[in-house]
Amino acid sequence: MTRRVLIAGNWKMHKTTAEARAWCRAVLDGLPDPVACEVAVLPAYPLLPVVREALENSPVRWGAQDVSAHEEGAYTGEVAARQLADLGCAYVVVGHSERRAYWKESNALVAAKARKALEHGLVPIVCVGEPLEVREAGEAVAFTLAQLEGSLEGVEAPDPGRLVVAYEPVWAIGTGRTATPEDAQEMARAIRDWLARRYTPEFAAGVRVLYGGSIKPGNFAEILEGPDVDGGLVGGASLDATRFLALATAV
Ligand code: G2H
Repeated sequence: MTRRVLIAGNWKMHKTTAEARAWCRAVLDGLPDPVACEVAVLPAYPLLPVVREALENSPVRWGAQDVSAHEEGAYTGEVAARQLADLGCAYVVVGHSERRAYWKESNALVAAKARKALEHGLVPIVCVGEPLEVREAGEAVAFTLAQLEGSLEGVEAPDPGRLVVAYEPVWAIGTGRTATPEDAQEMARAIRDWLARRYTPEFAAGVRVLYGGSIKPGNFAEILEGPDVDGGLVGGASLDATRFLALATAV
């Protein structure tokens, strides 16, 4: 099954409305037509209407960095999947390691968020990845697959295009230290094999597995050579439109 490469820019807690508008303009101006890969941007919640206005009817899609596991109600500070769907979001990140570390999000909560996203037609980008001490102990694959199992508890995507998994080793996030292309491929393969056991081989063959962690124009093409690596979740290097374009056109 052919999987279209996905490059998703995770802006984290960066940018104002003016900066978001300028970024969208620059990216739309610089993207080739047609674009070889799928391109998406994941801004902070308040920027979603701005991004939507700028990107509507363009090849660039947008999404959010998190979502509530609740449908709606008295949950101060939370944002519902139906609100994201209403804003035209295609994707939502769940289980980013920053949320797992700083807000103590459990696998069970991540799975509940993924299920809620799917209920509302959003594609969850489910993030998993091991901390440094786990990798150094040679347990990276076992740790990441166990995390994935917990984070997909009860998750039944209707088709493989409706689920994305992002492997983001914690030690590579925002540190400038990237996994080697071999590390990224080994884990992407292990994730796909696990998905084949958990769902079906056909389903696993269609799910996109991204790599994330200090991707930049200088290392991305090599990482993408891994046959099981289907794109990137890009933080720091997505903030500057020119650097992001360099990634999107490296495919
Ligand atoms: C990993 C990644 C984006 P960065 O968090 O999700 O960020 O590319 O800055 O390491």
